[in-house]
Amino acid sequence: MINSENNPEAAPVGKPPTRNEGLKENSPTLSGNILSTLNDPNVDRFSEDDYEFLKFHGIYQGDDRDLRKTGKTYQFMIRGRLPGGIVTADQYIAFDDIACRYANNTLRITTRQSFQFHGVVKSGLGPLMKKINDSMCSTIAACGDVNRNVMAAPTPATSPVIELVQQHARDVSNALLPQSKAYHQIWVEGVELNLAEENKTFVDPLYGKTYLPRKFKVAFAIPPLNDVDVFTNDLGFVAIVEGDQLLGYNVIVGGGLGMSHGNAQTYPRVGDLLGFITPEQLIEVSKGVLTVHRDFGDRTNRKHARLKYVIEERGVEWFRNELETRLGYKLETARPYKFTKQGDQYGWHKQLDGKYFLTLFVENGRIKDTETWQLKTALRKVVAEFRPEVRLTPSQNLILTNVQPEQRDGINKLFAEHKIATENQGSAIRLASIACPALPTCGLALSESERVMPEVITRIEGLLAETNLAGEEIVIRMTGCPNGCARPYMAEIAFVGRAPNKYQLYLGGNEASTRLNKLFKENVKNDEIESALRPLFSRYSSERASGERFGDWVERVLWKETVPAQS
Ligand code: SRM
Ligand code: SF4
Repeated sequence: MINSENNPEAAPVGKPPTRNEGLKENSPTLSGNILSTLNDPNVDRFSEDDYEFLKFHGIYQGDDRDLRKTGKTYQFMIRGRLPGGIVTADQYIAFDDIACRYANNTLRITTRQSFQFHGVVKSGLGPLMKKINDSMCSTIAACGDVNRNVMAAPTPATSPVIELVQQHARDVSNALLPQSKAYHQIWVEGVELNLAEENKTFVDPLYGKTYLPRKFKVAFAIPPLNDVDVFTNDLGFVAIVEGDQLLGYNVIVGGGLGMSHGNAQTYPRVGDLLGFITPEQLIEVSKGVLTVHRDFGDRTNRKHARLKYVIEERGVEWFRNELETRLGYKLETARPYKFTKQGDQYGWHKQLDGKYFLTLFVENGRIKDTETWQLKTALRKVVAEFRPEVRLTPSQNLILTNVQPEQRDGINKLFAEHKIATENQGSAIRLASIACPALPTCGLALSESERVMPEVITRIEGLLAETNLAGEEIVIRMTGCPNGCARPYMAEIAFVGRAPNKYQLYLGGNEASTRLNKLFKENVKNDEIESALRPLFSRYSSERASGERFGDWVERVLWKETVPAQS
């Protein structure tokens, strides 16, 4: 049904494939020369070609941009593959050890429910990768032109079907894994057996020789909570539940957020609702959608290579037809569903099985110790002593699950000793905010994000108080460039890095994260944020309908009288 030949129809006539396509073609096991460079103590980095293969292994090569004045200090970022964001207590402890020993002593929860290690030097890379694999976790396909970490609703109290949905996320993750043995040979066994030979003949059964034109992302949501931002994924599954039965999933295709400033060929897009499938159809539908991307994505331009452009340009009906032809059956009509909210449920809550879970706010996902706040130490102690399961959320927070009722006091006490509150963890806007890492680790950052966001939120808290809006929840997101890693285009207010200290100000996303926002003002300097927002907050405060959120007021009032700027 699904063949692995890439479709020549897909390439725009006359344009050559990108450099990455040639690299994959020549080393389809994705081995490159990684192992020989890894074993060479005299070099501090990999070649540019091998860097492209490293990504498929979950590794990014970059440098600390704070140190550039004295030349480049090479370092690595390693991203885990943790479908649904779940780790055991032992795995959490192993990750905490790795962060102390080989990285910059922080763990970074990502917006796709994984962990990243930052600041790893080359000599630490091999041991770190081995330790991750020893802990029964992996980093394979956490990056690269393949299916990325599959997201799934993490909050235990939301639905009786949550564990089944999590299992389905793991099933899809496994079914879409690349099959090359290179990852295992390089990072686990430390010897390449016959990869050079295999590169002449290897063809991945699903991905073919050249994998996908670009990354591919899958998420599972359980209404009414859209905590995974399902519409921003290449492929989204929305659980349809009756009583405590999972009937199946509505399928959403063609979401994605990355864009480049000033390039109209690139844009954020929310996915289209395609139809309904049963749980038994999940794997073949996932493979079907992925292979349409494989065969029709633009391999001549990596900025235009995501599935969203195939669907936008060829049309949803064309896509449905192509998918149904591959499947050999028609999708059922989508079933009714409604999202009302995104984000996490903070503090202590009872699970459906009578145990408890605790959701902790982790500002911008960074688990670290500071002089006033020892989150990393506290978490390590709590996990070691009480052994909860740990779940990472798409809003960069952390949930401790399966806590026995009698353990709650001990956990509260340990966190309090390290100045971590388990209830009333912050203002509503702070708890609803996320920011990408940006400087100094991200090579693509145009401005600060994670490092300035806490202070920006403090100033916006002040502004809300000044305009009689204290305590109001507004979803605010920041990124250091337009790639969209903190999903800014879904936020009620977003700051998207344009240049050092300058941001594009986007307004008008909604609470359920189903609507794209629009550009309101360009090149807003960090210290101009209050003056840009003050008049809007004042009007919103006096003009809002009862219970109306800021993003909805923007949509109802502001966009009727102001034409959004061109991005
Ligand atoms: Fe991302 C690239 C960080 C989620 C869109 N992203 C990057 C890189 C690897 C920079 C690079 O290529 O050199 C960033 C590493 C920064 C660092 O120092 O750690 C980076 N992206 C992140 C994370 C860590 C942000 C965070 O705050 O948690 C997220 C890791 C998720 C994970 O565990 O897999 C992360 N990135 C996203 C998302 C949100 C999502 O997937 O839900 C998006 C928008 C959705 C989408 O894909 O359309 C996103 N990242 C991008 C893009 C733009 C892709 C595009 O289609 O144009 C890039 C640039 C690229 O790929 O060339 C990028
Ligand atoms: Fe880097 Fe841009 Fe992603 Fe932020 S949004 S992590 S600056 S690529």
